[in-house]
Amino acid sequence: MTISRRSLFGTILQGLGVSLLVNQRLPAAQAAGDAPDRNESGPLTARVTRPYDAETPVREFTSFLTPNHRFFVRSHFGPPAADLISEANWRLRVGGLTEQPLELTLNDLKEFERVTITAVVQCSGNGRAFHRPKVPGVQWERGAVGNAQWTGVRLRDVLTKAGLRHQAKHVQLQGADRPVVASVPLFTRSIPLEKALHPDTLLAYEMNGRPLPLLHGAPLRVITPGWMADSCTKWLTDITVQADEAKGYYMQTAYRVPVTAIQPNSGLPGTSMVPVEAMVVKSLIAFPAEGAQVGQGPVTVQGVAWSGEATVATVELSFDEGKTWEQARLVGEDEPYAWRQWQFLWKPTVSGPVTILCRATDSGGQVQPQTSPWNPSGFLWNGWDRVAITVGL
Ligand SMILES: Nc1nc2c(c(=O)[nH]1)N[C@H]1C(S)=C(S)[C@@H](COP(=O)(O)O)O[C@H]1N2
Ligand SMILES: [Mo]
Repeated sequence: MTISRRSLFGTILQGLGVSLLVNQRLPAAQAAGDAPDRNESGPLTARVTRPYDAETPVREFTSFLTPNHRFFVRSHFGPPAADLISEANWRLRVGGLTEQPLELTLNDLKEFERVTITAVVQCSGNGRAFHRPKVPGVQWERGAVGNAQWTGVRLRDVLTKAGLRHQAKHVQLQGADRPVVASVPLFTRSIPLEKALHPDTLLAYEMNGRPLPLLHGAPLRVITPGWMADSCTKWLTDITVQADEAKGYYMQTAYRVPVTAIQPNSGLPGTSMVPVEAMVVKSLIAFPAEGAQVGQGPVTVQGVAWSGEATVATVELSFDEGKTWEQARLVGEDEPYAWRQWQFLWKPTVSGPVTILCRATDSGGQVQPQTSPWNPSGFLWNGWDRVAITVGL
């Protein structure tokens, strides 16, 4: 195995538990066990510096919407060259198995009905660092996820305007970003026609009421609510309607999981792997933070929970390593593809170290497991979330 100096450096820092960007100013209120002040939150935690892959510190998840500048960032090659996505040059081309190919400017697109949906966007590799045995790839911990309001137009409306031919089965999505080395495959993805025609699948040009930021796909990205973020193509330029799934590495090899549970590191036949699509039920503890000291007074434990195409039914907490569970209160906005905030008023009865665990159950009866099934790429981690803290006197 060869390790570049850069990644070795990053690996060593990560091994020491040091993120590349460290916020030294932990708010005093947080240490005292009060709700954290959002304005005091630190920057993103970089996992890879080039291209920039960075996760959101989980203390940010005490708010319903994740602010744009605190939303996790992930891409394979970094943003495209500026001239490719400038207002003068950027176009959305729609072709393939259509009656009439389209070439649209952003203003043309804005002629379609404007739609806003709040949705969780989560990297398939979020939580990869927790799989055992360890798997290669960006060692995301808990923050490669966020919840934002996405505004744009329905992909369905654009496809309807182009007119679908009867052989249409998949919709290929291509962004303007390019690998540094031309021999590296493009990030070409496709989604089945059914998902493409779903009225909630969007081509978004705004994020939380602001023009889409460059790092999040300006001027236009795909949002597939309920599905993992690998389908949420950023810097979108080409929509190609096809009879088959997209060819190439990022659809046919990457972003696949075994259909049935497999033993770690056992060989697998290619046919038993299917594309990652819907998210799985998951919850996170946003407060108190890992390593925090809390007083003996009541503490409002806070967090978020979400699922893929189902809604959150319950969130439970355990303070005794999963022997007993207590139900948290679901609070705040309740929207189909958004996460749900939860709270639990905890009155610690003993001092010393305590591990807080949480698990969610969705409306389809899926329960967040203690640990997720191992898979070769470390996707879809949704094991119980855990935070170790100390109760002081
Ligand atoms: N064009 C393009 N779109 C992309 C990617 C990419 O490399 N290129 N990465 C995908 C992956 S793997 C993730 S997790 C999300 C991250 O979206 P965000 O940076 O807005 O959080 O973008 C997706 N869209
Ligand atoms: Mo991802």
